Amino acid sequence: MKSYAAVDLGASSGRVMVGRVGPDSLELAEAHRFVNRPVRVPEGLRWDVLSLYAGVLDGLKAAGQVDSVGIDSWAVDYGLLDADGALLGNPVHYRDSRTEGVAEKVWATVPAEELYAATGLQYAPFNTLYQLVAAKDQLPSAQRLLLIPDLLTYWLTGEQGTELTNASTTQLIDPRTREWSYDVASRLGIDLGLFAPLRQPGDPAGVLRAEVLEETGLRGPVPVTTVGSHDTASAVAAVPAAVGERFAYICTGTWSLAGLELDAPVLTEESRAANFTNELGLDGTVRYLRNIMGLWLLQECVRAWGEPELGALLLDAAKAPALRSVVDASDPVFLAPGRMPERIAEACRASGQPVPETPGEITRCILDSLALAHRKAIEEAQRLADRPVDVVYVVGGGTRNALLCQLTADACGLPVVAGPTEAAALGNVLVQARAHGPADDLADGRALLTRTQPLTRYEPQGDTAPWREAEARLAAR
Ligand code: ADP
Ligand code: LRH
Repeated sequence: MKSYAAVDLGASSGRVMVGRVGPDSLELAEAHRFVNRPVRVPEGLRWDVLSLYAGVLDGLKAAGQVDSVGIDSWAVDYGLLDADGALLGNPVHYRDSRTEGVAEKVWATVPAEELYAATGLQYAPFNTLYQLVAAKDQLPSAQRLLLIPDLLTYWLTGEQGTELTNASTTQLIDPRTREWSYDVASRLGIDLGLFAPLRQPGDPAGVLRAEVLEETGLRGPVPVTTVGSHDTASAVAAVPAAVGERFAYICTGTWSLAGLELDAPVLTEESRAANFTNELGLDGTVRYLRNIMGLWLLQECVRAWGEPELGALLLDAAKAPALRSVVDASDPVFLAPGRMPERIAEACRASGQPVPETPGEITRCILDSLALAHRKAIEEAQRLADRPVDVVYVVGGGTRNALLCQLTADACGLPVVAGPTEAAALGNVLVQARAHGPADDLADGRALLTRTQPLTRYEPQGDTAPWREAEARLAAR
């Protein structure tokens, strides 16, 4: 039996989980969880990265002696370091407004079609590429750029690298070669020398520094292992699908990431127009998916309502009329924080639908809208990749929301298998276990999850006609 600490930083909370892995067993326990609260300062929205690092250290202390540590987090964001390796300012949050209007400038140099053909990445204003163009004035003083999990790994070990799955979210990687896209970078004047050398999941990433050992009370040497450091890559690695199964997945948390696991990218113009992304997964896979605003919509409403209890809210939502009003849950208008109940009401009003009034009605509108967006993404992914599916796996925090899982099954007209909830941490643990134990492939890890993790099956109820009607309502806007 070996123990692995999985540090998993989501946009809403960070956690340090301990996975104990035996020949036919996998137990996951939470050592420490801490809130991830972005901070708005006069210059914009920032991550409180020192507080996150402190949470990681507290978590490692609570985890106790482990055989290895791995870190994953949300994508695209980064810290800049000076020549001495010191952090230059707080990392900017991907919901910050500095990238507004930047994409159009980039496309004047590299047209959007060419950018997609070269990188396979969806358009999102926060792709690292656009952030770097927005930050051009700050770059001259920077010697190094580390993506968030790579930055924390550097602080833990003193060693620098750029993990591949997360690097694929920068829009500077060619998904066919799985190497940097030198052509895109040079045309946009981005110095790829800012990035540390690429690392693959499974590669060693150093050992905990003496100071870290002292602070956490761990006995060295404790290796840090590169995992799929993009949280969505780790979560997809923990989708408990069987070999040969025709499946789609939805990683539900702050975001919903809905799509397919492929062995090659889809770089067609139709795919670009539908805004599907080709991010890199473990073992040569491609995560072909769409970003949907996810439970962020609900998180922001709950914040606006003064943090009422989620259970009661979901009970009210279950009683509220179904599909009365829906919004486009893929629409970037919902990206920025603030005024979420009002913005949802405005979207309903603008599309000529009844305006949900109570928290229960607004919550129902959000969950119906998410299920509808899940349906659309999974339908379009199947068509664009020519890969029909028979089942949808739902992983992440949203698996705790039974109403959302059932609505997703109903909307898709497909069975949903929900679980594991802590998929990113489990994918993180599986990669560490493989690096430090027998070399299993992705399928063996998934089979272990099926045998050891609680999963809930939701059968689709009713036919999909009301969902198609709601879809048409939105399309007619
Ligand atoms: P992230 O990793 O992006 O921070 P998570 O995967 O932790 O997100 O998911 C967080 C979401 O899970 C919350 O926004 C909330 O909607 C949902 N969630 C958490 N606990 C519960 C619960 N007890 N019941 C229903 N939903 C829950
Ligand atoms: C989910 C996630 C997602 C990215 C977004 C920025 O946590 O990593 O895959 O698109 O954050």
